Amino acid sequence: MIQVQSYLEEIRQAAFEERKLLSILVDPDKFDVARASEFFQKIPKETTHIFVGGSTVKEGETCAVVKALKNYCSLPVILFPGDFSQISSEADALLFLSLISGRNPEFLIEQQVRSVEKIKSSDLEVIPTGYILIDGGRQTSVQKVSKTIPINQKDLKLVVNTALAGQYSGKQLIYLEAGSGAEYPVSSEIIKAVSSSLEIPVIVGGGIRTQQQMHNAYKSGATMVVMGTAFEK
Ligand code: 1GP
Repeated sequence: MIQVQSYLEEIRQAAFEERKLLSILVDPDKFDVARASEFFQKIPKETTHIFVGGSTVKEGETCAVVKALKNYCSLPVILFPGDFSQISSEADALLFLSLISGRNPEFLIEQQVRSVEKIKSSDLEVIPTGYILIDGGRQTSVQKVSKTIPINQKDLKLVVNTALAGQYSGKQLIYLEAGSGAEYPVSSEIIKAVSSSLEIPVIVGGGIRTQQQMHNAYKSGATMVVMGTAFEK
């Protein structure tokens, strides 16, 4: 039997072994494909994954960026799409996101249904992911574009119950998101409470700029940290 590589399985394995993963997020709107090789010289050597996506990306841009990235690295390139138009068959896998902190059907099911034809005609591994937007001190693009209200960091119980509802409904990963460029990241308290309540791996992103913030997230139970803005320049 042929061994099929599963990116989800790799993340699960890392969670099981308490290995920490680092993903650098590339926003196709802000990425210069001509400088892809320079980009790879600047990102940390600990980087294990590249995520590609943004809240608003021009049609066709994602595909060109994924191709350029794959030319320069052997890291898994995983789509983290703001909408179905960002699904590119050039990538390795797709975080099939549902914005479960929100109550906007557009990001709970509409975009997902619209993406099916593209997914069917690709070899992308589809990873069901519960995406939870948490207040990071400023209004971020995710909030604006999704027209949903982030959960207050003080509402620990609501965050945990939302994550558990995601797990019970079959999500394989939970992504705690403070939003790109957030003033402050998701608190250690939230990460601890969520990761200790779940049986699936937790990804944390938004507003993480320093080693200290990254280590706090890992120490609190995140399997993967995502950083974007810190490497955009
Ligand atoms: C990934 O949106 C984040 O979850 C990225 O956030 O740009 O603040 O690193 P930053």
